[in-house]
Amino acid sequence: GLNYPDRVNCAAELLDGAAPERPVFHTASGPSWTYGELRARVDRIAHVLTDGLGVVPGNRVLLRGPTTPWLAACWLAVLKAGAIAVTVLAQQRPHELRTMCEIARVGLALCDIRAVDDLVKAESPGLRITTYGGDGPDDLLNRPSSAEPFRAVETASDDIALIAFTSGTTGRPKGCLHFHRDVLAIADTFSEHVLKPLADDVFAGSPPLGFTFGLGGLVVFPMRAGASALLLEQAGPRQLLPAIAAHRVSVLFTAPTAYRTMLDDLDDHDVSSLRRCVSAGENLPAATWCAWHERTGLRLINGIGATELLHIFISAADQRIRPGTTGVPVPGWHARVQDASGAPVPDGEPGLLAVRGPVGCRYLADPRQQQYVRDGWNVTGDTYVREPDGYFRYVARADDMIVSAGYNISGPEVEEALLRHPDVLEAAVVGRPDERRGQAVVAFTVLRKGARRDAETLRAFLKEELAPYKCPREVVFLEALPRTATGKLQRFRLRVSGCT
Ligand code: 3SK
Repeated sequence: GLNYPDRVNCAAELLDGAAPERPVFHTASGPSWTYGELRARVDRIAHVLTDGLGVVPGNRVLLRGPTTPWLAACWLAVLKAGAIAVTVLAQQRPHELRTMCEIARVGLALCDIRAVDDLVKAESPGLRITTYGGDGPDDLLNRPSSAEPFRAVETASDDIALIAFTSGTTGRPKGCLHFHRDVLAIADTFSEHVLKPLADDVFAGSPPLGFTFGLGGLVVFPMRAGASALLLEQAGPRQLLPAIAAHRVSVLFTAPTAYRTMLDDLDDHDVSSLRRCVSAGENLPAATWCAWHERTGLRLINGIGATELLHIFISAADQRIRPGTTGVPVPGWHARVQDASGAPVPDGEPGLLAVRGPVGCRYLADPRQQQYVRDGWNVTGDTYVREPDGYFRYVARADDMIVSAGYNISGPEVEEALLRHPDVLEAAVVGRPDERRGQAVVAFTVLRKGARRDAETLRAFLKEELAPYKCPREVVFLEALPRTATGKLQRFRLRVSGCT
């Protein structure tokens, strides 16, 4: 089991994980930071927070900016000072920021000077904004500060360390509270047992630090292992490929769509430094797994995680990876499939995924807590099948099941079939209200560069792949699919308007 002392400050633990001269962060252009430099900068910021800005333990501090070492340093300083980091995404708009500040009762924001305009426009009552990366004397990094080491606040292991907002494909955002020990627990479960990182590993990936997928993969996991991370402000597939080669990236975190996009340009780049590739954020089709394996020899690590549970809780390592499944509960976690009343359903049958482990869901003052946590199990909203040998196979988000002419159809199953066609880069399949069938299956696709828009050919292809009742009545071509700021598909937007 995971036994943390009663008093633990996760930021201090992470900062003390390696010798001062070891590298911790790299960037696309500037010099790398060492653990010693990071510690000194974090301490400087922590002094400014407490002495200059009056932050006391328990205060909520919003952090906003592109993925940079300075954003990571601010996050560590807030936690080291015993305050609570409220992580948001750089893409979030003023009205969303205002809602989040209100829900989390944020008093202070540390904001990259380049991202400050929308935060100012949010006009959140009582919010003080301090920028970093600017020239002014009030800029966080230009304020007078002590050069002395900062003594970490001795937080309790179950003091709140961060509030992370669910990307939520719909509805008012929910703030999830996570403890200091939770931050360590995600490293000591998924990272320790599945990634098995080495001190010489270089981590990189596309998820931003405001998304716990990125916070874990780019800050918590590398630092817990005394390793380093490449922090990229632009981290789309086209930036990732050259960066992997230039920085000898060995551990990569991104989403299935990015793996598919990278396949197109793989021949022009050296990815021989990669030894672990993690795919999460949405379902990883077996076809994507196989194509990546064929071209790189690497076995993609699939995983399901949630902001509510901080990081990945079902996955598999090395030879235990089985394409087309998510894997097995990560050591320390338990998972089962149950029905709407909470009773377990037999293996091989679909039902609601329920998990429990070292991290739990705690929404900040939100009645939706009762739906998510039932009898001590976290019910994630995904439909899954547990195979008789204990592997968990994704079926759909529970609300993405399509019921057409009495048949239950999994949208993602039809998407997987579409993605097996070489012209298809992305697919989203939804049920649209239909008088005769209740719902009609409609497929939205984004084609690869240069492919011809030919709905009939795609429908003919699907007829060979799927039972006729699952085949879309209509195929619609789009330039891009609607996604949240964390990259999650917004199927509801397709259901409603049929466009992006
Ligand atoms: O929401 C997700 O998909 C996710 C995936 C991996 C790790 C963390 C999260 C929140």
